Amino acid sequence: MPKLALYYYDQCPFCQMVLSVLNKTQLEVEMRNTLTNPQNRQDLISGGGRSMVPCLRIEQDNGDVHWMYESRDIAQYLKSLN
Ligand SMILES: N[C@@H](CCC(=O)N[C@@H](CS)C(=O)NCC(=O)O)C(=O)O
Repeated sequence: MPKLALYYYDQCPFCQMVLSVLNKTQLEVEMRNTLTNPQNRQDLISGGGRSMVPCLRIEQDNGDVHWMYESRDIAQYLKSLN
């Protein structure tokens, strides 16, 4: 199972859509708020290349990391794992 972290902030409607999908799953996802924690925003920019949220950081068992930025892609991916 990949290690998952969601970069988000509450006021973002795209994030809310992803959160509503996530809340219907049993998946373990580390929540990284980019507004309340500037370090999270910095990590998102340096790792993923953009400050845009939502972004799901997906770390595979072999260490490969993918930064998924589109809310619809993230929702679909979370559903596929559930
Ligand atoms: N097409 C994107 C849109 C995401 C988006 O527009 N996010 C806004 C917040 S609601 C954002 O992060 N804006 C700040 C930025 O791009 O740095 C999606 O569906 O995920």
